[in-house]
Amino acid sequence: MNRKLSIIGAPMDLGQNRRGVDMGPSAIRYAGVVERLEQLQYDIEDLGDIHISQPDRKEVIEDSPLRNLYEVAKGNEQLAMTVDAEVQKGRFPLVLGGDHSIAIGSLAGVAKHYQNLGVIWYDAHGDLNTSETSPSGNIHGMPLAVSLGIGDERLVNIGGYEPKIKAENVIIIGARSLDEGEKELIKEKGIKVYTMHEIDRLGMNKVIQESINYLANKVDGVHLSLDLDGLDPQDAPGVGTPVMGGMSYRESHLAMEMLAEADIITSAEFVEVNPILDEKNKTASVAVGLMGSLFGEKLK
Ligand code: HAR
Ligand code: MN
Ligand code: MN
Ligand code: MN
Repeated sequence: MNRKLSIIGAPMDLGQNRRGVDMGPSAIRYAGVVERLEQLQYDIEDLGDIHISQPDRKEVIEDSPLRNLYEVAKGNEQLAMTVDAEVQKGRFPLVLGGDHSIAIGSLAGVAKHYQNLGVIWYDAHGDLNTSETSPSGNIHGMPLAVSLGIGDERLVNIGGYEPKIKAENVIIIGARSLDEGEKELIKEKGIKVYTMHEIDRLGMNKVIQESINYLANKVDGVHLSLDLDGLDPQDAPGVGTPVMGGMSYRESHLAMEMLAEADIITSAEFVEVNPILDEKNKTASVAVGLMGSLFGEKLK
């Protein structure tokens, strides 16, 4: 694992409609992310938060079915530049969300440095919607499609190139809420998905082993995009779109530990932590615990 870590906060809440997820980076810092990872002997730089401009409430330009398109695109351009610069310096970017729309910027900053970037999308949702298929107009339901080059050109082209990733290098883990259009796209593109049904059947151990094998010899880096709503709401209640029947805290730890052992993750983001909806910062603490495991914490 790269021992040089750059933490980047992306306080974005415009990709959906519940306020509070912009406080995710603060909540995760409050839960002790820097201290936790410092114990593991990483060289850590916390770059603070990128700037997210607020939409002009008096001048709502509805030229698109995509909510807050202009500000989401602008924030992601900013994030892409910041992430790009850290990777350029040989550092591991660890991005703290914010809603999941920020994956557009993270991937734009990271993917140009790889020929074949793998992506592990740990989430209750597929985030494969476009303005045509989205039931909500919320951009946090679209970042995986956008990164595959599918969607509004103003999002798809962030960072000045497209697509960022290839469908055959993507694995979705934990899906249990997929819209019809997303299911069609999954079939059409042949995207590898482990739904909760498969996780129940195979067990997380097998799911992660298979995922590692699936990506091995194919990719030259792997981005982990971890949406806290991938976990069961009992373990991670502080999220805007909870879905029952998710992956447990223990299963998620096992997943992180196995990824750490395989030493394949080259960039990561932890998103959708909403401290306003949380119970005493539990979800941010869970996120920090998972980061501890991902970065190699062991009990013996
Ligand atoms: N699929 C729904 C939509 O596109 C819900 C997306 C929900 N959210 C996320 N993303 N947190 O994983 O509106
Ligand atoms: Mn998501
Ligand atoms: Mn989700
Ligand atoms: Mn195009």
